[in-house]
Amino acid sequence: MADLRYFCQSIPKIELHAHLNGCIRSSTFRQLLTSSDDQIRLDTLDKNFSSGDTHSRMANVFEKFALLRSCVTNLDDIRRITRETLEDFIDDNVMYVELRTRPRSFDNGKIPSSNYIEAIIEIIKEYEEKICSRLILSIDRTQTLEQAMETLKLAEKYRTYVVGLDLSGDPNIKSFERFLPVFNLAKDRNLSTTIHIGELPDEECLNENNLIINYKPTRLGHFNFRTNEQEQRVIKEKIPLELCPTSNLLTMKLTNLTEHHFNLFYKNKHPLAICTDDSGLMNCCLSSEIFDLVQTFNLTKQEIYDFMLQTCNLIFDKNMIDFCQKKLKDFFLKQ
Ligand code: 6MZ
Repeated sequence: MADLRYFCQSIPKIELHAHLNGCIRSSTFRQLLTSSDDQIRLDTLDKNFSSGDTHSRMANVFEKFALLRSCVTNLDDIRRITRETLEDFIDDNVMYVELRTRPRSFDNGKIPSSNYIEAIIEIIKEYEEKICSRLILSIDRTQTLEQAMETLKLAEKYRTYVVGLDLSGDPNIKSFERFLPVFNLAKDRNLSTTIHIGELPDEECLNENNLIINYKPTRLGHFNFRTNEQEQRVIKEKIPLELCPTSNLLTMKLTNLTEHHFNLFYKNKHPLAICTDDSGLMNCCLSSEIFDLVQTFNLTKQEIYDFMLQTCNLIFDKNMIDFCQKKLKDFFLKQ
């Protein structure tokens, strides 16, 4: 097993579902919390996390995101978070990452959201030799249609680095239908899309799943809760899934991975990516996410390699597929 763990650590990996601010190191988060009230609030959130069902766990996670958002106040903070995130991925032998983030302005709009994106791109370029990074811009479920349109415009403006559009945020808010015009435009303009789907076990969420599947985004995130019919449609239409084991376990309140939906889709040879979601807040890294699944479902080195090769096809920046597959092949030949 130590050998397999080492294999998962050293194999070149790709990360397709990572929320930039959710990747913040916990030490950095603590440093950015300047008031003692905020420190206490974070401690209380940590302490209370494990009590309650999926809905209350999700509410806890989103309170933490609100706290995080309130203490990231300038471009230097975002440069630091990006730098540390890329360093952590490099340490974990990630060769290609698609970071997603919701553009934001600072200083009551004096520093516009275009500056936020430029600050991240500046760091991406700094690390280009060690890791290839691309951006996906997130639309938050609480935003207005106008704000979402602005995000689409930004995605087009920074197209060399921005490779897609995401819908994320508190899954209690069912707003996919509201954003459909933006996502349709994204499709018309050949911009890839990824939508968070089925994060909560309630009826409203299951109803929204149908709208999302009808839209047929380029990829789907999570898909924790679904009907049999929805599951079959996604399999039949081969819509790739981004699965985030630690995050899914935590929010779904599962005790171990045997019940995780990875197995079901894997057995169906469905296009899949294993991802971290919020590596800092969830305290995980990509190699351990992969190793935990490998151990639970008894995958061999050959199967891990084949799995990673198929994940390369799901990359939004199609120019990078050959590069990633070649690095994987070179690594595997040396084994
Ligand atoms: C839905 C999530 C998420 O954009 O500030 N985010 N949205 N489900 C999840 N899984 C539990 N994890 C993270 O990164 C942080 C933001 O990503 C979204 C939340 O809206 C969070 O505020 P950025 O870089």
